[in-house]
Amino acid sequence: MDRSKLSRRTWLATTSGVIAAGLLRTQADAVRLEAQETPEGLRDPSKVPGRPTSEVGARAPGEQPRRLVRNQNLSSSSRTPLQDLNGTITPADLHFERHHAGVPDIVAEDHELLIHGIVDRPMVFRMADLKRYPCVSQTYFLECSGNGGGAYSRDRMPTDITVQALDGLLSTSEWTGVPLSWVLREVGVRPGASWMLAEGGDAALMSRSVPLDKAMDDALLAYGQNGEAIRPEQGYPLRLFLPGWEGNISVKWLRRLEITDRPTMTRDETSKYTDPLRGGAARQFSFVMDAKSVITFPSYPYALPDRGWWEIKGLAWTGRGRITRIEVSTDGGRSWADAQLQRPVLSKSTVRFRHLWEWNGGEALVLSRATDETGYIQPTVHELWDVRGERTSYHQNHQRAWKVASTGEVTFGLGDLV
Ligand SMILES: Nc1nc2c(c(=O)[nH]1)N[C@H]1C(S)=C(S)[C@@H](COP(=O)(O)O)O[C@H]1N2
Ligand SMILES: [Mo]
Repeated sequence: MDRSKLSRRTWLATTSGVIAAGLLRTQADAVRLEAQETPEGLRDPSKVPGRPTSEVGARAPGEQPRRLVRNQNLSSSSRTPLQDLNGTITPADLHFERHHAGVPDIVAEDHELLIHGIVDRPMVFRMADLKRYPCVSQTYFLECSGNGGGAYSRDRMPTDITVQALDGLLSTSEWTGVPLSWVLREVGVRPGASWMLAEGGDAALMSRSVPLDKAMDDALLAYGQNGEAIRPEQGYPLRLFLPGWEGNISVKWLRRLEITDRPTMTRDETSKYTDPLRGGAARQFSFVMDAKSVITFPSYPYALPDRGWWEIKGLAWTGRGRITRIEVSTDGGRSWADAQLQRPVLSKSTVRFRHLWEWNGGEALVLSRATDETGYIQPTVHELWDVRGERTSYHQNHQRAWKVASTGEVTFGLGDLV
């Protein structure tokens, strides 16, 4: 068979359609098409020129991780596909979202931040003003205090839940911005001030009270995320970022800071985000996120195809500084082995851990537990219930478990431990 003729005929037939559709842009495109049209349907990428450069890249067609979206009217959330990611940084378009009244459309040039209250000089800052300050870039996790909420109440213990659905209100970015303490020095905080009200410019007017100590410590006025401007979903053009603290207090679309001498007791910090304790009391405020770890592999709905060596992988983080140790158990917590921490281990950021495990084909209950630099150890569900009762839905940082059946099928497995 005359291959070149056949190829040429196919090429003509194909290209006429392509040209009509205006898709054939370069000579290289034409050559590529021709070279791919072999009778055997062979496609050898090393035999044809590749695609030209482009202004904005895209993921490989076979790699399309997605956030898991839950919309309840205006208040909505989407969760990061933790099981699909490598390393620790969350691609910005997969950062989890939590909005109380949707994503506002804000024009950066029009945006203003007012700082007033117990200060010498109330001031209004525009984005251009803030960007004239020296900036810093730091990698931090952000976790919603509702992450994992409710999954462990005795009457609602799912087995078919993914790590994304359970704990995907967690993401990590490199945040760029101005340390808030530098800007507060500019307005001159007066003696007697001890708190700060932070208010967002969205339809929820999300407002939280922040102790001044934290504002002066490592708080950021953040406008950058993983090298680009903060995404609209993350608070464009400006968000308050409080490293290691519950996500809710990192107020997005930040438009006002009022220096006060007491917490304002806003709707967002009284109707929500307080933790019930045993005996009917409640804990307010629960700012710092305690140490936590999750296993991302193996996890539901994966099935181990055969016995042998597998790497148990996961993420750990603590709002109190650095993670110092991760232990993994494959027998439901009876024995533990140290997992490896991937360097660098950053403060108030996620760390990746790995543990090589030889699965013998039997049933296994796989858990991880984190220890942080303060000596705090991630509690069991019973230890958490002892302190906070069984109905608490915020700040659920207790150990998670995956059950591996002898078939290799993985399900959410804590039921066995309860
Ligand atoms: N202005 C404003 N800030 C906000 C919120 C909001 O709805 N409005 N949601 C809060 C909550 S509950 C969380 S967990 C984080 C989520 O940040 P992200 O959407 O960038 O992940 O933002 C916080 N800041
Ligand atoms: Mo949240």
